[in-house]
Amino acid sequence: MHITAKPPRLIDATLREGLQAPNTIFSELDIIHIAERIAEGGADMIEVGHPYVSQKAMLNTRSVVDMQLGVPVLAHARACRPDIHAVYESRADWVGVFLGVNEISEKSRLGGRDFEALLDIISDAISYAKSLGLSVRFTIEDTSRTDQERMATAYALAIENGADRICFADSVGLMEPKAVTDTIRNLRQRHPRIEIETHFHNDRGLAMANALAAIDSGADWISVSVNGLGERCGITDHVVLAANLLYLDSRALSEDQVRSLAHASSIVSRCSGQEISKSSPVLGKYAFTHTARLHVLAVHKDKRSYEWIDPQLLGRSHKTAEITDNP
Ligand code: HCA
Ligand code: CU
Repeated sequence: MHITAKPPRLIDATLREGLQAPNTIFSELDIIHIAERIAEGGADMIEVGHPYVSQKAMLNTRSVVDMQLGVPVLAHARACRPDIHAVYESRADWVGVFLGVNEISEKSRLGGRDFEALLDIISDAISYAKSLGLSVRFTIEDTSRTDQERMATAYALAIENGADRICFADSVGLMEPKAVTDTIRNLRQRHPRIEIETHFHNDRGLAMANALAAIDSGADWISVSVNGLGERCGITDHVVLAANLLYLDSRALSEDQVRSLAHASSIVSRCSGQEISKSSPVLGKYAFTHTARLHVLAVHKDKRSYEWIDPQLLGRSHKTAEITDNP
């Protein structure tokens, strides 16, 4: 794998995508603590919920903006003026406008409107957001099931109307790394100057591999969340991706940053009712624990024998369990 020289940037969407996970409730205080820990953990942008949806969502977005964490805040909006205006009122720096343009979206989400009508919606939404002074990320929802021609037309129109970043969303988590490589490379070639973000759902367990493939192919931003929290099986996990990028010498990650992300992880576990598994990479209780007799004997001689990275770089320590009857 040859990761690009420029480190990818991470946009943490725990407070938007994560909030959409089943049975997840973030109190006002949780939101403040999570946002703080995410910023300390090294996120380059924080994505928060949809201010148009409720007064509570509006106040939550405002409170993150008012914290002035030193990283821009992006808030979510459908491709329509009232949603975008609510983002403007929330004082977020960026609006994340999303619209599906494939046949499935036309039927199931957009009341049967045809592609031409959807293009008008995109132009209107983006030019309106720009007229309010917002920076704009434009996402084609379900990009991975959108045919190439529609995808190219919709992104080109968004850029023409002033979008500052385009986002490729694998909304149902069906992509494989090879297809990601081809698609993001093409997009990069077609639009050499626009920022490209990618958002991978984990329904096939490939969100991490796909994120790495996207970075390798020229994506500038990766959408992540703490504990990978999100709809259904979630999205790319923030701390695990950051640790992978450290391993690949692509992006720095200090022990303090891991500590902040670990703190965010425990808050998010409580708010979502989803403990991370003990065998989770990086933060899992057993991520650096060795048990089988041969493993324990080997790591006593040389820790590297069963470790991919020095756990201390990630604020973790190496443990050996009781030698068991295992070989
Ligand atoms: C959603 C869908 C979304 C949007 C991603 C984005 C997806 O929950 O509204 O706006 O960049 O996976 O397509 O999360
Ligand atoms: Cu999503």
